[in-house]
Amino acid sequence: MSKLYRLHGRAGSRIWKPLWCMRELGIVEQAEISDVPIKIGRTVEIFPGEDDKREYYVNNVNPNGRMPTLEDLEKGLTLFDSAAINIYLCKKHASELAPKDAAEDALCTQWAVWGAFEAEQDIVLLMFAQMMKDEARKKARTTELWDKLERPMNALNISLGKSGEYLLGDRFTVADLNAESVLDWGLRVPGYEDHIKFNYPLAHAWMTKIRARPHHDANQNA
Ligand SMILES: N[C@@H](CCC(=O)N[C@@H](CS)C(=O)NCC(=O)O)C(=O)O
Repeated sequence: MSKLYRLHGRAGSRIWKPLWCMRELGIVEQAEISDVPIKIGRTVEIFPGEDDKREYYVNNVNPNGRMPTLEDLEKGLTLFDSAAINIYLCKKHASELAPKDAAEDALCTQWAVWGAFEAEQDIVLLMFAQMMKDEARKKARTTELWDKLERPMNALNISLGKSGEYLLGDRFTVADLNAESVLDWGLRVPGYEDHIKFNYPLAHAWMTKIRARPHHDANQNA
């Protein structure tokens, strides 16, 4: 059977986010995976040692040279950015996870942007900081990053205090999926969940509930 989608990326990368979304929508079988090798060292390189493939990928698949990228083979659409991919899939499949009107649509965009610009980078840096060998420097860097994360984490906690169970109210949507997947980067950081639980209890309760969803893979194994 020919597939509807081609999803470019590698296990362990942000491909995990659209795959989670596809499982929620029951369409994961409709996607073929196109592997994107990645080497992470002092610099990050996709298709290491395969210049022709990297050039092809940048010119024809994802001009940012990043993953994931979704190709909708039916519509001839090529789309980058995990959060945008997820919003598109939920809308296209008229899922309960999709926004139901313009206001919900705006909130889904808001939380996708919150994830990408306000929260994700410092959470990823928090994860990388744990690899520092010097304990004192590691501790200082961790504290600095938690301080920077106070603003977006407060925003999440305050918003949940108003919206209720989920970011758009009483149903789980792509706004929750995109926002929560950003928080998952930090799960391997010692004390991460306790810090969130103590300082941002509503965010912690929300996160715990979402992580218990059957289609959420806590190990981000794609
Ligand atoms: N905002 C983008 C970020 C994508 C991204 O940075 N992906 C990483 C892998 S998880 C990547 O492709 N890195 C390659 C590089 O930095 O050259 C998204 O969520 O899709």
